[in-house]
Order: sequence, then structure tokens, then C-alpha cells
Amino acid sequence: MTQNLYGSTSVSVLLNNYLQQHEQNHALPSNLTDVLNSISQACLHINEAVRAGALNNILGSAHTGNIQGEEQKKLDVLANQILIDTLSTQSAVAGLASEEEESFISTNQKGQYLVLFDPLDGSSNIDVNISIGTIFSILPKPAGELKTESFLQTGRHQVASGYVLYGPQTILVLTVKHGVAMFTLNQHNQFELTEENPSIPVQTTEFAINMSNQRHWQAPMQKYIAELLAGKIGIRGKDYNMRWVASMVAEVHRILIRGGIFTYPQDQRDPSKPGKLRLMYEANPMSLLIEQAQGKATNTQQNILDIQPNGLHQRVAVVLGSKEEVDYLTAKHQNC
Ligand code: P6P
Repeated sequence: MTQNLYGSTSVSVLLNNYLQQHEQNHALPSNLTDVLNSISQACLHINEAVRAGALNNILGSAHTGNIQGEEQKKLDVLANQILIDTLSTQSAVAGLASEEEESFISTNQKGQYLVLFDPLDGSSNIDVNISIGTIFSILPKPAGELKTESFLQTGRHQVASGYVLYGPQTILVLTVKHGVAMFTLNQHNQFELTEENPSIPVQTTEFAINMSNQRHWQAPMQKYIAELLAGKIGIRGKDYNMRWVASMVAEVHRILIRGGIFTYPQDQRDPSKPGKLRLMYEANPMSLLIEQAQGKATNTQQNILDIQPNGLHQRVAVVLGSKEEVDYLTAKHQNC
């Protein structure tokens, strides 16, 4: 068998091969590879727990709440602890922030990176066997003492981001800001490269939104969705299809593969909240992946990656996916 780009004599390229090759090709620091390998190891453990489900009595509520005021599922708590335990032993990691933790966790003083994560996104789907996922974001640790402000960097400062989708396949998707790579878990429990540099189609006829909130949306969003629902006879002149999985990881994965637009807008249910999704460990990591795949992500006013954070658990309106559709919807909000 001829050697392929990654020095492997078989056609399979495993995660560590890929990361080491990227480390050389793009002069990435080796300890970033170490952090990504640690995250993938933690997600292998989470994957085992997810797939055991009821057999391990791991479904259902933990009867506890988190900083978001949300009821935690047993798997939320377990996934969070697995990530904390694994990353706390990774010397390159200085600190952690999690959707499930009120404040940050200091780990290794000499670490160069901060890791932020939603340990199990899509929790409402856990007990009904619908795809869920782990989302992660990696930031450089600023010089000096670790404090909350150390984490409050714009999404453009991320050095890597990604997710693991626990679906019909277990798929790791990541970027180190040189394109996007997708790895499928093989029968040897190894992540194997199966897709490189997906490019999101500029146009789309598929949208994802929770329609039950329609009466709460601001006028530009109501007008936009009404245009899509009008189909061919409307001003957009084409029929649209709709999807809503209630797992952002699944929606983003679909968009990376075949395009589309996903939005969770601000609504009037709680005008004090700019949106439901969290900037630091949902919107930012996903927006970096989308941009690396030629898509776009805004909060209807500006590019999500340019938002200056003011809190670890800050919420944000999200519009992401096929560039032309995101630009059209964003312009609607700016011309109102
Ligand atoms: P709703 C999951 O809880 C999540 O944070 C995202 O993964 C998902 O897109 C959204 O919330 C679903 O929200 O209001 O439809 O349940």
C-alpha cells in the first residue's frame, strides 16, 4: 500500500496521526495536540455511558439544578465530571469552564490553555434516544493569575473547537483553524478520519428553528420565517424544508454536511435574555467550525466571533449556516 499524506500505510488515518501531521504542517504547539487527545479520551468514556443508557441506570433526572436554572440529567452530571477529571490531569490545561459549573475551575498553574465545554448538549433528548453531543472550545490562557476575565475572550481567540455527536455513529468534528476534520469512531474504539474540509453550500432551502416560539419572536424574525413558509409563491421564490432536533450539535452537523440555516433568536419570553444559547461554550465553538467550513454565524447584529463576552454563561441569539441565507436574515434585522 502506498504511504498516504499522514504516513499511514493503510487508508485509515487516526486522530493522533492527523493532529501530529497538522502540528508539523501548521507549526501547532504539541501541547494543543495533547489537549485535543485528552478531550477525545473523555468523550470516549461519555460515549460508553450514553450508549449503555438504561442498562447502567444512567437515564433520567439527577434531581439537581445548574447555574442555568435547568434540571440536570444524570448523564449531564456524569459527562461533566468525566471532562473535569480527565482535563484536570492534562498539564497543558490551566483552567476549565462548564455549562454545569457556576464558576471556572483552576487546574494546572503552568497550563497554556483554557477549555470550555457543554458536557452534554441536547439533554432533553437523552431519555428518548435522540442524538446529543459534547461541545468544546479551547482558548489560550492569558499571562498572570487565572480569573474569570481570563476566559472572557472573543471567539476569534479560540485556538481550536469542536464537538462529539453521539448519534447513529459517534463522530468527532474539530478545527485547529486550518479547515474542519471529521472522525468516525471505528470498531476498535478509535476516531478515524472520514471527512476533511466540508464546505457549506452558500444557498439553502432548509431551516431549523423552534416554531412553537413564533409568537414571541421579534418582527424581523417573524417576517423572515413567514417568507420561508410562503415557499415558491412567496418573495423567496422557492419551497423550504424544516428540521428541529433540539440538539444544536445535530443541527450544526447536518449543516456542515448539507447546508442549511439554524437560528435560536432572542424572544419576548424573557426580554432580559438576548437568547437561549450560551456564547462561550455553544455559540463560539460552533461559529468557528461554521466559518472554517465557509459558512457564517451572527447574533443578527454582528459576527458571533467578534462579540466581547461579559460573563461565562452569557447568552446570545444565534443565526448560523449557509452564508447567503445568514446574510439575508441578518440584513433583515439591521434594516428594521
Ligand atoms: P428548545 C439544548 O438544550 C439546546 O441548548 C440546544 O442544543 C438546542 O438547539 C436548544 O437548546 C433547544 O431548545 O427550546 O427547542 O428545547
